[in-house]
Amino acid sequence: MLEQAKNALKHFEITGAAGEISPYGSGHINDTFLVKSTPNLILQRMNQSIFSNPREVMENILGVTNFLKKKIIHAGGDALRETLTVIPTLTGEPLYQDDQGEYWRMYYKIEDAVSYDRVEQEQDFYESALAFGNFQQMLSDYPAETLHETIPGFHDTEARYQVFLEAVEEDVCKRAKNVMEEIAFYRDRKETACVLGNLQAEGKLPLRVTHNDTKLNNIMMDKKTGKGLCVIDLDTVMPGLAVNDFGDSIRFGASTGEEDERDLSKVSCDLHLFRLYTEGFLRGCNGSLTEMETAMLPMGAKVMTYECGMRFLTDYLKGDTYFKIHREGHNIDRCRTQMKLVADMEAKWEEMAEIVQTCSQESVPSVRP
Ligand code: ADP
Ligand code: GN1
Ligand code: MG
Repeated sequence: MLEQAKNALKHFEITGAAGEISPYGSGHINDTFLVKSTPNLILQRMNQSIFSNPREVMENILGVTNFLKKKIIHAGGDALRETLTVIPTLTGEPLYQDDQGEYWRMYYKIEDAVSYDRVEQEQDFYESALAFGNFQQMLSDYPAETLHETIPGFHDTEARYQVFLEAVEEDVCKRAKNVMEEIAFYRDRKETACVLGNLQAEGKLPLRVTHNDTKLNNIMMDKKTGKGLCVIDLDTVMPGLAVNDFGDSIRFGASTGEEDERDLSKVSCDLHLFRLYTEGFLRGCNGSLTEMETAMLPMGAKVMTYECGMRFLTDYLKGDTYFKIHREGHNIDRCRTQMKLVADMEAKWEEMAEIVQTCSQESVPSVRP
């Protein structure tokens, strides 16, 4: 793979000499490399089995980043740090296809910034919420109809439930017997898969341009200011639900344990972090959420956690073909943390609703100066 990456590198229009190249980051989907250069670069092999049309992914990313750059410049910001910059190939393309058919793309590395795999300082979580809310707000006038659906039905939880049932039925790896409790957990909560889709179908939740993968490690935090600097991993920017963007951040960042923690006694939904994120997200959205969206924020958290755990379980049943795994049973460990979180959210449901209500009253635009 490193050799392939070195070869791909030669096809991009870079200014400085390229030095050392090494695997980078902890994403579950693409293969990411850091290329030492001036400036430093991020080279990624796109996951083609997941993104079946990489050109459409790059069209979306170019559209969104160019749109954001204009707004950032207008606001007096630094367009090279506050959004991704796609570096073209020598032939002016946004991606390079190698002779094995693999697609590669390149960005400037966002410098003096860090992405976290867990909340280390609670203020960082608040700042990430502000930035993700603001990201959505900045894209509120983006022409949504020009965006390609890079993964059809990405957060169609009901459709994902059907795929899960098929995976149980087919049981290609004969693993279902190991995870009967987990399978029952998702079956018992089938109604959770339908709630948000139904509200959307009834016109009660609007489609917006959303990020759809708002994990804490998909945002670069400025090392000096501590602010959320740049939202990255734009592969799944598509029309979606605001509550899902909120919910995916809670799923990952408000957990007291890591996504793949094996000691489940360490895993719970931290309501203090939940409150902080809610405050930041509502502020970042700047009054743009409807009453229904605000009321459904806890549901977004539960549904995203339910969906993600079910996806990990489905992948385990199918033989670990989607998410990168680093040990045997990795996907099932991940699934179990998500189940623990869903159960914990169910136990804390009223408190979560109360927190959202209090935060939304505090951030009503009319009380702002
Ligand atoms: P994946 O889809 O596999 O999650 P990401 O695009 O999120 O891929 O990249 C993986 C990790 O690489 C990120 O979590 C981040 O730490 C790092 N990364 C990606 N792009 C950049 C960038 N432009 N500057 C700095 N770090 C980056
Ligand atoms: C993947 O790409 P990454 O690692 O940021 C996945 C998300 C999951 C997440 C679980 C395109 O995110 O949907 O919530 O793993 N991205 C894709 O950690 O499937
Ligand atoms: Mg990522």
